[in-house]
Amino acid sequence: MSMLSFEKKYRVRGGTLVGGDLFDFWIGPFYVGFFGVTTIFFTVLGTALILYGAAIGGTWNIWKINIPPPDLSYGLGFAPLKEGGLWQLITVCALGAFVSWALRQAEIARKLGMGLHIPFAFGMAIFAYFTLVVIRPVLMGAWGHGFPYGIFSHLDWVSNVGYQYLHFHYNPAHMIAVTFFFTTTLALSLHGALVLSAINPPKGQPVKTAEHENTFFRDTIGYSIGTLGIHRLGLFLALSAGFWSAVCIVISGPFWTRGWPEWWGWWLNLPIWS
Ligand code: 07D
Ligand code: 07D
Ligand code: U10
Repeated sequence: MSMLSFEKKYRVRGGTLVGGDLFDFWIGPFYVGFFGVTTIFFTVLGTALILYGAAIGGTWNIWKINIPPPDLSYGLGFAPLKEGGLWQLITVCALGAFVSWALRQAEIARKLGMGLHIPFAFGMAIFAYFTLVVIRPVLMGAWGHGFPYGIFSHLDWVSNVGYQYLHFHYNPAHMIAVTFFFTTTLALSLHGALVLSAINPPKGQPVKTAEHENTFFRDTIGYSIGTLGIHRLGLFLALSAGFWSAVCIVISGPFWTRGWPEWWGWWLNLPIWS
């Protein structure tokens, strides 16, 4: 189906979560919807606040722009704009924009009668961000524990927080998250390679079928997860990576304050060794 004819078929009214027919239209390729409007609102406001923060921050070097959270001494209170208040407002705008985007995805999926897998998946990324800038700072009693908004400054934050726990690689949830990230890329590369090898043969050769794909893996490793199964696995692996990331950072501070290598003392302290 050509692009234009399928757009005519699928661009239908309804499926909105709020607002009924209001905003139930398209501009160019984009569906608008109530949550498109709230996305634009939070994005424009948040971007303007970032630009303001950059303007008073002393550098327009894109790598060095930095909008830091308030000092720890402000605890969980509001800070003046120039002392972290901007970061607080930008965080509200960021969460407003991300959640609006997820709800817009949900409306579009509903319109098409599709599952809600995509907004659910994006929700895991939002959850990881929410953990970094809200859940963990609240559990630790100060917004100052959030990460600063800047390309290099946020890297400094990750490194500094990592070394505060001596050796972050010893965080068991970080190990699980990293393993899920690596497994996700392995799965995607196997899947991309398998599909291309089957359905994009050299000119003149027949396209192969799902049976070829199954047989390749049964011949190689004795088992094929199947064409639907690999997508379930991919989604599971990627969501698990985000989930265990959120876990690894939320336990660092609120639930474990010493170096992560020390955590492994439970193994040496098992009664079986004495
Ligand atoms: C490819 C989809 C497109 C998205 C892109 C990102 C902005 C920011 C803002 C100038 C995969 C757009 C970027 C809108 C501009 C200002 C003020 C997604 C794709 C291209 N990080 N991080 C990056 C964010 C955190 C870490 C790059 C965001 C945590 C490390 C980019 C968030 C921790 C490294 C970026 C966030 C952390 C990076 C590439 C939010 C742990 C790198 C991102 C909202 C998760 C890499 C210089 C990418 C780099 C990198 C954005 C959070 C660690 C600037 C928006 C606090 C170790 N991060 N990051 O491709 O090169 O994502 O940094 O949570 O090495 Mg980061
Ligand atoms: C938070 C991004 C959310 C994004 C959203 C969307 C826009 C729109 C618009 C493009 C979670 C934003 C959208 C802005 C853009 C347009 C148009 C994703 C988020 C909502 N680590 N580590 C992780 C590894 C070390 C440390 C996670 C590896 C060191 C700390 C992951 C290594 C020390 C934290 C991970 C390694 C250290 C982490 C990140 C290797 C430093 C965290 C992924 C090989 C000395 C962070 C929740 C993630 C975390 C995190 C991997 C090394 C410290 C598992 C592979 C030893 C302090 N590390 N790490 O979370 O868990 O994505 O955050 O060495 O806070 Mg680590
Ligand atoms: C998959 C797949 C599959 C496919 C696929 C895909 C997964 C089965 C069938 C999809 C995969 C790809 C296409 C591959 C590439 C993708 C990636 C690598 C992921 C990362 C993606 C990007 C980096 C692109 C990011 C682009 C975005 C987010 C678009 C930005 C859009 C907007 C800003 C407009 C959003 C629209 C809204 C909110 C609705 C309202 C719209 C309007 C009112 C119109 C526009 C608004 C205005 C003019 C008002 C002013 C507002 C502004 C200017 C806001 C912006 C402000 C800024 C400062 C920027 O599995 O196979 O194949 O294809």
